[in-house]
Amino acid sequence: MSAPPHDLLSWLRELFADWTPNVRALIRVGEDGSLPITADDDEEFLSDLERKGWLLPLPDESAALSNLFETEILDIVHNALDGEDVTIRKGGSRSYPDFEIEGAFFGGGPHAVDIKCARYSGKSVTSTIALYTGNTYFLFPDLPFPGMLRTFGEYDTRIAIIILYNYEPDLLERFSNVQVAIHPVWRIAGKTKPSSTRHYIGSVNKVADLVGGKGAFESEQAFYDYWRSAQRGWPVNPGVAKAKKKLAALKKDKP
Ligand SMILES: [Ca+2]
Repeated sequence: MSAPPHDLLSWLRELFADWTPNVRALIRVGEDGSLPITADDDEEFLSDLERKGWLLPLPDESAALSNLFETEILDIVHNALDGEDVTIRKGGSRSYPDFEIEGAFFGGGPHAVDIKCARYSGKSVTSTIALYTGNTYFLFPDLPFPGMLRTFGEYDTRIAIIILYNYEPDLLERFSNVQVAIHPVWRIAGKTKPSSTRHYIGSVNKVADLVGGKGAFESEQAFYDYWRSAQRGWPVNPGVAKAKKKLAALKKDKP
C-alpha cells in the first residue's frame, strides 16, 4: 500500500517554519586576495570575503530582493522533494503562479504556489500586497492566457507564501526579522485594490492579519463573489479576446 498523500499547505508550513533567507550578499570574482580562505563558521567566512572587497550588498529595490528570496524558496522546495513522485514547474516571470506542483506525493493537484514579499512599516506592511491580477485569469478562470502554465480554474489549491522582513539599508543582506506566513490566497485577501492604475486584488495590510491568515472574507466563495462582482468595475483587458480565440481554436482542434 502506498503512503497517504501529503497536504501541501502543512508540508510547506513545516518546511519554512524556521527559515530565514540564506542569500546574504553578491559575490564578485577577479579581485585581489589570497586563496584558500579558511574560516570556522559562516560569519567568519563572510567577514573575510567582505574585508577582501569581494562582496557587494544585495539589491535594495524590493522587487529585485523578492526575486532572490523566490529563487532560494524554489531551490529549497526542489531539494526537499528530490526523488518524490511530484513535478514542479516554474511559472513565467510576469505570470501566475510562481510555481506549480503536481503528483501523487500531494494527492494529485495541480496546486499553485505564489511567493510575495512585503516590508514592515510598524504594525502594517509598507504597501498592500498584490495577490492576483483581477481582470484577466481571475475573472476568466477557464481561458488560456499567454504565459500561464494552465488556466487559473484548473488548480486544486492556490497557496501564497508571504515573506515579511524589515528593510535594512545599511546591511549587506538588506533584511532582518524575517517572518514567513503560508496560507490559501483567499485567507489573506482584503477588499481594496493596491494600485489605482493597475488592476490587482489586494491583501490585508496588518502584519498580524497576514501572519494569522485573517483576511476580509468568511469563506473562499465570498472572496470570489466579491472580487468577481460587476461592482468591482474591472476594465476590459485586451488579452481576454485573444484568450477566447485561442480557446475556440483549441476546441476546434479536438476531434
Ligand atoms: Ca512572486
